[in-house]
Formats: sequence, structure tokens, C-alpha cells
Amino acid sequence: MRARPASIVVLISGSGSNLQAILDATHDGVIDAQVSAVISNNQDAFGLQRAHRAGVDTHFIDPQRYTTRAEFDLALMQCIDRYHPALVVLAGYLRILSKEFVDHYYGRLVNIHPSLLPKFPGLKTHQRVLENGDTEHGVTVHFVNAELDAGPLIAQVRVPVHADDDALSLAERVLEQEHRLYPLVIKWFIDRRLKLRENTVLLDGVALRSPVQLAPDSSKVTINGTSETTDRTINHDKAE
Ligand code: NHR
Ligand code: GAR
Repeated sequence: MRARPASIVVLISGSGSNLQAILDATHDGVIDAQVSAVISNNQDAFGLQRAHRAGVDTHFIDPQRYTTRAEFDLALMQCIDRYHPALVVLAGYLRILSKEFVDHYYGRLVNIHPSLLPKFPGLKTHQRVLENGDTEHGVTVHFVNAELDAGPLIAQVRVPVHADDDALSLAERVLEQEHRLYPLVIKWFIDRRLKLRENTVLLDGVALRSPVQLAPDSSKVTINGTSETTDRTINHDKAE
């Protein structure tokens, strides 16, 4: 038991639909924590309105006011640390973070990336998947390190690519899965089932040899190649 609910700080740059899924899961008691602040590098991010509506503190930190990335990231860290977060969540945050920032939060900083990492790090993933002729695409949640989209992988959902897909239809199919996967992984972390030790991801004390796979259409999860019915992982008891 914690004296107070654990604190989560979410960084966004845009629409904030993943933020919304996280806010919903904290309000429903699925995630036993509160989002204590939402911070954006973009004043017009719709996610700031979502946070405001949910009664969560919001901050806009203006990159233009800082001459270097290091200074901007320092201001960001100072803003975040006032909230003593157990976890810092990147949810559509579009600025690369300095090594200083990443080291400061190592092991409690996660990102959701719209591809099956290590395939397609970086931006415009949906378009690149189509151009590459892939028949499968998906989403990955990972711990963040100083290398872009190359931190230790936690979990994925795979989705099919359809012959008539464009980047938008594909993005929608992936986003729907992001909204399932991210709250689940955050719940694991807050429940202290998910940890980073050295560079190894542990779930319930078991080292992951490959990212956990969540089925796109059921609550089945596959851990190190073994599938489980997910009483333990998904049909979690909701907090009263
Ligand atoms: N920072 C570090 N150190 N490591 C990661 O893995 C990070 C990160 C910061 C953000 C999210 C990431 C993604 O999921 C993320 C992961 C921004 C860019 C980028 O090129 C790339 C990947 C991600 C986020 N940003 C440009 C920049 O110069 C700006 C692009 C823009 O503003 O449109 O920061 O994909
Ligand atoms: C999501 O698809 C997320 O995976 C992606 O941006 C979208 C944000 O949507 N993130 C990146 O591409 C990070 N570079 P949201 O603002 O509605 O959550």
C-alpha cells in the first residue's frame, strides 16, 4: 500500500488520444495511480484540453524560449520533478530527449511507438510500412534510452496491413491497439510487476526474451513464446 496514489506525468505534443486512454484507466481504477501533470512542447496540443477537462495540471514549455536542447530538457525535468512521478509517459511526444534527461528517468520512462520495433524507428512509420510492402504492422511500448526508439522493448500488438490501406486507415487500426496496450503496460508498471534491471525487462520477475505480445482481438498475451489466458494480466480486479 502506498500512502498516496502513485503519480504519473505524461508528455504530449498532439491530439492526446493515448493520454485519454490513460486518464480513463486511472479514473476507472484500472490503473492505481493518478495523472498528476500533462506537459506539452506545443501550445495547441489538443491533449492539453483533455487534461484540463480531467482536472489535471497542464504545462506548456515553449522550446523557442531555450537556445539549446539541454536547457529545454532541464526546464522540462524541473517541471516534471515537482510531481515526484513513479513513471514518466511519452504519449505522442515528438521531441528527441537529451541523454541527461533519459538518464535521469531511466527505468521509469516509457514510450509508445507506432511500429513493430526494431522495425521503423523514427517518424512517418505508417507511410514507410506501406512503401515497404509489409503485410504486418503494429505498435510497441518500450523503455526509453538515449538511442531513438531503441530502448528495451516491453510489449507489442500486431495488426494486419490491408491491400487497400492508406497511411490514415493503417494509423487508425494501430491507434485502436495503442489505446489497449498502453494502459495495460502502465498498469503492470504501477503494480510493480514490470521493471527494468540493467538492460533487461522483467515481468513478474521473469526476464523477457522478446516483447510481450497482446492479441489484437482478445485479452490473450504471449510471454516468451508461451500464451496465457490473462486472468492475471488483464482481467485485473478494479480498485474499489
Ligand atoms: N528521446 C530519446 N532519447 N529516446 C527515444 O527513444 C525517444 C525520445 C524522444 C521521443 C518518441 C519517438 C517516437 O516514438 C521519442 C522517443 C520524435 C522524433 C523526432 O525525430 C523521433 C522519434 C520520436 C519522437 N523529432 C524531431 C526532433 O528533432 C522533431 C520532429 C517534429 O517536431 O515534427 O526532435 O517516434
Ligand atoms: C500515436 O500513434 C503515437 O504512437 C505516435 O503518435 C501518435 C500520437 O497520438 N507517436 C509517435 O509517432 C512518436 N514519435 P495521440 O496524440 O492521439 O496519442
